[in-house]
Amino acid sequence: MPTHAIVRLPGPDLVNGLTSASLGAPSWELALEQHRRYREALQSCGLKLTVLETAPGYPDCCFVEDTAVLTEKGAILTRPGAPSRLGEVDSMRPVLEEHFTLRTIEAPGTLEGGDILRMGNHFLLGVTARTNREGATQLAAHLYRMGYTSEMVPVDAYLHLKTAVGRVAENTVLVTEKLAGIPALEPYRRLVVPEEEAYAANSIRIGDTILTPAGHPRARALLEGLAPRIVELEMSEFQKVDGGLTCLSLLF
Ligand code: CIR
Repeated sequence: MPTHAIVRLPGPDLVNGLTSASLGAPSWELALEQHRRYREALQSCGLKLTVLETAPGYPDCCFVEDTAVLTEKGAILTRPGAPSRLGEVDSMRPVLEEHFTLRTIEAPGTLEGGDILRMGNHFLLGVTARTNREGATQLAAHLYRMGYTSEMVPVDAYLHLKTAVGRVAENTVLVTEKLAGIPALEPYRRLVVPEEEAYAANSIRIGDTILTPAGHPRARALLEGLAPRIVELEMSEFQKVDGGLTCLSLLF
């Protein structure tokens, strides 16, 4: 169970965030409000929050998950595959150095935290347009030295692996129809969200609580009974720039 969360406030240039969605431009004001509620939800799970100021010039900087992979045995700074996001990592370094021994992903490797799904002591490493095989291989070596196992999971239908699959209970994932049949997920109980609610697959388990995006009733029904507390959060403004619940924090 994590005890801390690092988040970063979205800036007014969130409207220029990278996106493949055609949902229109996000409202910064509403994004700030949704982010405030997200922070409250993390605090209600008992997490101590570090809230970083926005980083001007980095429209996607609130999606801190992509900048690092954190474990209780050390942390790895990533090397985002989106060139506009590479510089976000430098500003995370001093923050993470306060808590972790840091390892790095080196060029030509690319890796974004949204591609890394932890299931116990095993990590699934999504290989996507943002995380290449070289980056995943470097991460696998770091994880191996820390005593973890991992495997690569090629994903081409989504931005990140965790766009389409989230850990919601021990050995249990919420997953989209497209990814439900992949071999890497066979060992786990799979709760399959219908395609029109695919966005809800990116839900998070924190202790006794599941955080899930509001407005996805069928996904919500699948979660019933899996946790004592289920909190629904409005995420519309982040969804407009391809961001989900996990992306907005680094938990440790
Ligand atoms: C991007 O395309 O990089 C951002 N607009 C969204 C990042 C979402 N991050 C995540 O799923 N971990």
